Amino acid sequence: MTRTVLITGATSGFGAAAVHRFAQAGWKVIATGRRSERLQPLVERYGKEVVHAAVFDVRDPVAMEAALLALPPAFGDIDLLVNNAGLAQGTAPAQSASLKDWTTMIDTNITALVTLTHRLLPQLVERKGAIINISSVAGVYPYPGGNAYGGTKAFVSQFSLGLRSDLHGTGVRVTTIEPGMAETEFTVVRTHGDQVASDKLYTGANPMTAEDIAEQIFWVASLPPHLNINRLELMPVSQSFAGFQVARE
Ligand code: NDP
Ligand code: 8X3
Repeated sequence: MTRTVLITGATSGFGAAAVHRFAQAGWKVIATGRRSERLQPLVERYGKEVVHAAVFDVRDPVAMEAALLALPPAFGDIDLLVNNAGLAQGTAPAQSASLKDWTTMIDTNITALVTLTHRLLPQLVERKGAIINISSVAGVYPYPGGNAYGGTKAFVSQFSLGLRSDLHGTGVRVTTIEPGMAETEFTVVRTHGDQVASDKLYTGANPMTAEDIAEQIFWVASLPPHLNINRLELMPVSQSFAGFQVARE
């Protein structure tokens, strides 16, 4: 039977690559994001019966609800929720960071994610479905300038484990994917539009690609129903860890 996945943040990066991966594998895909001009080509490429574009800002619960109520009947039975929409804003240390950047990250990476998850949980339970949440290594390992972004992703990882616990016995699977450096629009967004800074970060680093992450999302979703990957952390070979720092007088 054809399964249906709802992927947030499908206009770019991991989400867009995941739309291609799932659509090509025969899933029906609900692709969401604010930039409708990015979603329309996906609908045109795979057809209206395969990809449905749902245009809304995940921070707007009224728009989210309207988009869900407007789903065509053929896309109404969601088997998999991929909570991927998210962003970092800024790299400044906490003491000089923008509070607006922080609240944007919290609203998008946390509040919107729990709102959509809460809304879809009853039908995911009914269908013995699955949830894949996109967290980050930034939620596991602190780094300078990671402050609120890392905090939001730590929430995503821990919330996912909590969901696993609450959903015990329901058959619903929950996975957190925690990627390291991958080249997408992430750094352009984080720097408020600095393409040069983004190119500088990724040049020579051989970062992961959006397709690398989409492949992991698809792999997790395709495992036999008795298997649950709790968390999946991955990095490019070029990225690893640094030690503690000590401030001396
Ligand atoms: P991109 O910037 O390429 O994609 C982000 C996606 O999120 C876009 O489709 C964007 O859609 C969507 N989005 C952001 N804000 C909103 C909003 N308010 N409403 C609806 N959609 C929104 O980045 P990535 O693909 O790299 O990021 C995807 C996820 O992966 C994020 O959660 C990110 O934190 C995480 N991640 C990224 C890593 C990386 O190195 N790239 C590593 C680890 C985790 P639109 O703007 O059209 O609304
Ligand atoms: C994004 C990965 O390492 O830039 O979540 O924080 S990192």
